[in-house]
Amino acid sequence: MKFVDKARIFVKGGKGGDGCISFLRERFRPRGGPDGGNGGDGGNVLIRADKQKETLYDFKFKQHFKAKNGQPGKGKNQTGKKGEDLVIHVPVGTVVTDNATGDILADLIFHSQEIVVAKGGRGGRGNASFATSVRKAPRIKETGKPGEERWLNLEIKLIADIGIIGLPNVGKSTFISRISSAHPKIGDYPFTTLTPSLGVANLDDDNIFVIADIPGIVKDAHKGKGLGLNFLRHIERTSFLLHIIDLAAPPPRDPISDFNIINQELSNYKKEVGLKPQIVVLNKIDLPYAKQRLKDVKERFKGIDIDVFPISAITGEGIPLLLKELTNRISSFKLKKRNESFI
Ligand SMILES: Nc1nc2c(ncn2[C@@H]2O[C@H](COP(=O)(O)OP(=O)(O)OP(=O)(O)O)[C@@H](O)[C@H]2O)c(=O)[nH]1
Ligand SMILES: [Mg+2]
Repeated sequence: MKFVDKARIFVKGGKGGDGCISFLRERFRPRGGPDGGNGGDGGNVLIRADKQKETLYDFKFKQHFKAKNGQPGKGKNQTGKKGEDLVIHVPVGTVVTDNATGDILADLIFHSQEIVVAKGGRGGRGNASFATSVRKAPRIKETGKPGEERWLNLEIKLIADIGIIGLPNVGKSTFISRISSAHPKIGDYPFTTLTPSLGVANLDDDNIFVIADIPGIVKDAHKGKGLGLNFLRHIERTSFLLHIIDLAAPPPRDPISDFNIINQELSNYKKEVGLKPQIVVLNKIDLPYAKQRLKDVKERFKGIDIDVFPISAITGEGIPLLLKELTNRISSFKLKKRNESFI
């Protein structure tokens, strides 16, 4: 699965209709007053998130989008018809940026969420609007204004449900490749993973979730140590984090201080990321040293009010229980989100 999907499009609002010059002509009233109506406003271009859409692929073939022009005003004070809006449908999760300024215009994260990206031009006034007590028969009108236009960048940021975090070499990539479609490189050295990857875990028809593997984080990553923290933006929108700890790492490493180092870095990156709910996993329990200290480490986590899930990403021990917990959590998050969107 591709991590991001991008497109560049041009949008232009419809031109406003011209105002009209007209005078009332009726039998027996040869010098009727001005009755030229205003032009209709041009249509807007909108971008709307649509859960039926999955990619930005269609924009490879069509990049120009223009809303309809407003109709000109007519006699008898008739305002021209407003130009029809043009709605561009994009997948949920699309971020819209102005190509020239780089400003983020919208982050469309809900179905049906929409934004006007190019306003239609205003219709011009007809001569009826220019009549005053001294100028009873104006022969002037306005032309309709052009619509706004600009180039936009569209980018889908896939929203992973779960983000995996932890120090380098703890087994993050091994875990994601065991439970999902993702197959990142695995190696017995730090910084094997250099770019984030997404995997779809398809447990059964009702339980499908997207999980993100990112490079390991080290102490002082916020100061640029290791690979830094930039890639944390890929897990910012996840519902929760899976925090993997290497239970077999020998001293001076310690599971609780490893845990604290990562949390400190997350908070340094952004307070909200530091506050995201976590599931704590103790990995590599197949190794003798991990086995031997498991009980003690579990107790120490219990002491700070944290339940841990011991697993081996290699042998698969403990993984069924962990997956059960993940699916439960995800469905309660989805339920919560759904309820929120009904409010
Ligand atoms: N014995 C044992 N080894 C494991 C387990 N999980 C991972 N490993 C080993 O640990 C090493 C690191 O695994 P990775 O999955 O690459 O670790 P990572 O956390 O993705 O590392 P970075 O991408 O560098 O941050 C590899 O040699 C794995 O084979 C496990 O449960 N048991
Ligand atoms: Mg890795």
